[in-house]
Amino acid sequence: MSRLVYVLNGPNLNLLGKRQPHIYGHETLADVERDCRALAGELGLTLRFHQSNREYEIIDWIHEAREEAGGIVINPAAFTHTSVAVLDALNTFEGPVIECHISNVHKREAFRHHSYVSLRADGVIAGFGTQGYQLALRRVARLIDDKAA
Ligand code: CA2
Repeated sequence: MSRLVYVLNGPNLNLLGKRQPHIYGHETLADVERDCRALAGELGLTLRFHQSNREYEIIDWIHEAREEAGGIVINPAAFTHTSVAVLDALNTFEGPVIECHISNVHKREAFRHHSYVSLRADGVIAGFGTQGYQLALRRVARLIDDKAA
């Protein structure tokens, strides 16, 4: 199984570390990418790390992942709560999918308590701050290893 993992980030996450640090912390998305790449090296994974404010780009990357990736870590941001299209795309992907949220969405507004993506995700991480990405990557690596065994 491929050890290529897509790490996908949805709308407004380009502002990470620049606004609302009380909710999302001080790390920027570039910091998250740097830490993910360092961990991926340790885990023997190759990463494609992307962020977009456009739903179709997230969907196109999921389609790309179908062709060549072993797993997906996705923080769909607000698309989590709205996008049947992102769910449909993820349902076409055969490898492990981990949904990752920086904040604890269950402690926030009721509209954040429902996730379309959770209907497909093999695991969900919420409220671990940006460390959640590291945990998600470790889990994807384990699931890829288990499938290969
Ligand atoms: O907690 C998360 O990771 C979220 O996916 C973040 C989304 C939110 O809509 C989800 O309910 C939970 C929002 C991403 C916006 O990111 C920002 C980061 C810094 C400043 C402003 C927005």
